[in-house]
Amino acid sequence: MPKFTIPTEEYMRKGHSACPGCGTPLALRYALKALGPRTILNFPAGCGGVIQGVWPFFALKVPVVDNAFECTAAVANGIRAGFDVTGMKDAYVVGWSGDGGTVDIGIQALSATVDRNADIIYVMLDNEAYMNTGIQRSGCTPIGAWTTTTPVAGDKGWNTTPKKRIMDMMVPNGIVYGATVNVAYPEDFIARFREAKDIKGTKFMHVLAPCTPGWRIDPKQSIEIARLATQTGTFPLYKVERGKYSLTKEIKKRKPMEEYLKLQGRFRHLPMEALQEIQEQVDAEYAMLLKKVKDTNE
Ligand SMILES: Cc1ncc(C[n+]2csc(CCOP(=O)(O)OP(=O)(O)O)c2C)c(N)n1
Ligand code: SF4
Ligand SMILES: [Mg+2]
Repeated sequence: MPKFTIPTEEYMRKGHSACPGCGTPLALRYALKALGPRTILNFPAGCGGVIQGVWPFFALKVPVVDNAFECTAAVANGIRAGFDVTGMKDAYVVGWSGDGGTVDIGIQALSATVDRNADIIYVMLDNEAYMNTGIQRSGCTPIGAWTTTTPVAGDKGWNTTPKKRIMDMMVPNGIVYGATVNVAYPEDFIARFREAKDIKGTKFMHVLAPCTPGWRIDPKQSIEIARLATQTGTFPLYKVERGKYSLTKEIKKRKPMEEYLKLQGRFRHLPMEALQEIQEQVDAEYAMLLKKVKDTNE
């Protein structure tokens, strides 16, 4: 029998206000299971910051600081500095932002925090658009997706700009540890956060979490769809430790992208040629990742 490695302790109570099938509460649960009660989270505006409950209810069992949209990393850095001055060495500081709050508006504060190698974990909760304000395109929206700011009736009909390669910005910037994790793989998710918490310096966690209204998906399929993101190779699971890449989930035979795309209303409009183009792009990106694994392990 495989060993059950998911801690039974819960630091997120029932009663959060996320939509059914949302990946974000799962991500919070798994991260806190790995990090434990001596954790403080700081959030900018976004779904992660508002789903904890509507006052006077609060679903998290750890303290939270709310910050302005663009300064999540800077605020986490400041909390860490305050803890260090007061001698509180045993607490984990986690800046937790959405994809829009990271790759677009918060990138400057994040980059400076990595420069300073502040001892924090930075989490980018990637649901591939600005979801809390109604599904606007972000720098993480994939090619082909519909959003309310890339209407299907527009020029091309869908988002045409490639998803920003945030890990490729963070690694040369100098993070000591980076990992991609997916809410469909809880054991891997928890293992990566456990690794991150024992490393000093700035750690960057790229979390994939589905958004049911934003991806136009059936809530009961959200985990299956998140799993397909990894099984098709569009969201591979890997880690980077001091510049060295390794796959944390080997996919022997990747599934075709069509299996992932066809379950999501945000891709429903795509013609066959566009599906083929997307497949080719995913193949090329995956090959680049394998090359990085090979090159950095020689
Ligand atoms: C400076 C500033 N600009 C815009 C907003 C409005 N706003 C609040 S939440 C949000 C979307 C957040 O998107 P993302 O960071 O991807 O998180 P998600 O809600 O998708 O989890 C926006 C645009 C704001 N609060 N502050
Ligand atoms: S809008 Fe999307 S990200 Fe926000 S709570 Fe609902 S499912 Fe989750
Ligand atoms: Mg988002």
